[in-house]
Amino acid sequence: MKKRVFSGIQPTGEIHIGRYLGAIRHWVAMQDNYDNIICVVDLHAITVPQDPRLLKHRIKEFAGLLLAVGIDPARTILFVQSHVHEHSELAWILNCFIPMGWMSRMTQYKEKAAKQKEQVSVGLFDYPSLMAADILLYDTDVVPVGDDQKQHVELARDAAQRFNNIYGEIFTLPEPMIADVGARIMGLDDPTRKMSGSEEGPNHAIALLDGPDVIRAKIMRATTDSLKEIRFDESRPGIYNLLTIYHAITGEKKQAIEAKFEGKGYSDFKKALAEAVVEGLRLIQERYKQITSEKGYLDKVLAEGAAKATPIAQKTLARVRKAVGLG
Ligand code: AQP
Repeated sequence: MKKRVFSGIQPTGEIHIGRYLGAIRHWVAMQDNYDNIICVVDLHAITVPQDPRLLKHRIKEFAGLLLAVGIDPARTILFVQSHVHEHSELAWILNCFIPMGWMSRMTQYKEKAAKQKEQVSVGLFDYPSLMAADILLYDTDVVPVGDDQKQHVELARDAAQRFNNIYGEIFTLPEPMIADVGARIMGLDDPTRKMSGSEEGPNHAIALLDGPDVIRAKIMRATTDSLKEIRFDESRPGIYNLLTIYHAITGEKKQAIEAKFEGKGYSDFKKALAEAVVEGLRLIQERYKQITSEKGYLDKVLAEGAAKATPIAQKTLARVRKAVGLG
């Protein structure tokens, strides 16, 4: 029996290279050795205000990009979260078991709530409970995520354990899996902040669909420091982040990269990085065009995905409902 992997992506902002290098490319690589489920988590997206038309567009765009990077519907169940109603029902049940104190400690909530002040929704606070439901519905063993989502996966595990302690072995306990390289890609304009889909700055992130000239311009403008040496030195976040992107996208070893750019300036390095990113994204962009030009293909893949996900989710939810004494 292969281990089950579940992961999700929120269809907000663009799919940037942080999401790609930190998480998505690992989902592609894991398809051979794991039983994979990937979800476009649209219910998570509405925890902050969304333009309905843009959200609808993004859901399709994200699904198309996941296929373009190499998610294979023959080996991975790919679906949209709101197409499988069991996610919301289990999230509600978990709400009744997860202590407020656990949720209040979530750093992502604190950061996002600080930006929104009184406008912050109950849904944003509850985001980790819905994420726990996503994971636990599928008897997930492993959740490959970027560094920023580790705390949420740990909460899902704690919630499962608490529930199991009361009702017996209902849930499989999931483990987060964090990549060695690219687990936290930082913003190009501010390398002390995580590259994020909801940041607005024009030079903050590189989107998977950015054209070559846009990529070159963003990288050439990326914040560095006034030093010269091109080394993996964490105390210099700007150049460290750019080197990490180079390392992740080319697969070259750190030492080899440092040797290659010894004696060269930041401008030479940035030009080489820009070309590596342009080349790394070229195929993805070509495939994306192909996938979206095939009328009805994406809808078909997502409908088949939901049809495969639903019975798995129903089985778990039935177990939970019975344990709790519902209905
Ligand atoms: N900067 C990043 N570096 C490495 N990994 C990252 N991930 C996101 N940003 C980075 C990982 O990508 C997966 C999908 O992310 P998500 O869509 O679920 O949401 P997120 O983590 O909230 O991403 P954003 O870009 O920060 O979106 P906003 O700002 O809109 O919430 C996850 O595994 C994530 O860890």
